[in-house]
Amino acid sequence: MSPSVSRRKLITAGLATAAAGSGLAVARRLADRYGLIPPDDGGIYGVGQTLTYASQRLLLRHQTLAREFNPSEISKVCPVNGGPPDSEAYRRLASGDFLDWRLTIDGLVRRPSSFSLGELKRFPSSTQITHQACEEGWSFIAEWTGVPLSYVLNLVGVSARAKYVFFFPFAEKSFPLGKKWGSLDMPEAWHPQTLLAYGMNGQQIPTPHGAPVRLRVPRQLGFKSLKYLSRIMVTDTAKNIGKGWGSSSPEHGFSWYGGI
Ligand SMILES: Nc1nc2c(c(=O)[nH]1)N[C@H]1C(S)=C(S)[C@@H](COP(=O)(O)O)O[C@H]1N2
Ligand SMILES: [Mo]
Repeated sequence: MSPSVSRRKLITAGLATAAAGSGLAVARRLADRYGLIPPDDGGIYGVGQTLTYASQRLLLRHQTLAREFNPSEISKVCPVNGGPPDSEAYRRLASGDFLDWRLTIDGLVRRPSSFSLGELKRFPSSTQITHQACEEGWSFIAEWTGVPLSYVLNLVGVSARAKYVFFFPFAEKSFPLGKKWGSLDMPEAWHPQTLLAYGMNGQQIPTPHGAPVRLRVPRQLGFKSLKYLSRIMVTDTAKNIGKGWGSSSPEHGFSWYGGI
């Protein structure tokens, strides 16, 4: 057993014992010591959600892969949750086939950049047939093509201080950060199956499914796979962004972390 494995077992056992024996507050303090408090800690999901996140991150540190399926298993029907942004800018770009669209990447990076759809498509691509499950109780299997987020993060040069990668869709009148926005921690952001997807089932992503580019995070519930992306920002804290809970979902009753 490598030292890191035994250390990890010890910490995880510690979390469990602390939770069972001397109260959740102790387990929470232990999670805190390892930097594993999610940004929505203390919200409606309480300490249970913090422990789920901390335990999964400690146990599954070596990047388990989401299951991939065969082409014959692709769903005939792919439901939609959340229509396109209600903004003039989005409509204009869509009517021009997104030729003028650019994805901005800034924050804690050495080379703040913006990429056109054509540029993203020229980067090494990755295709996956994965299951997308909505917390509302439906799911589908589809093929997604895009550039691994990790490729783009390497290109812009992420700071060692980075803790989260935030994703914002197009701003709307009542939603300056976009209607649904959110973030991933660094293990999920660097994960090889986390994609900036521009293709779905062999075509450009259809508008209702997130054109021109959406996030695909196959190890978490559907609400983490944000659509209609406009900006990516690398940060060392979730504070000062919206209510500081890491995403808009805790404001609507969903946890920040959506691991399956
Ligand atoms: N920008 C944006 N992204 C979003 C949503 C949304 O409403 N707006 N809905 C989320 C939810 S709850 C789910 S389940 C998936 C649904 O993706 P689909 O419409 O391609 O099925 O997108 C997620 N990404
Ligand atoms: Mo969802």
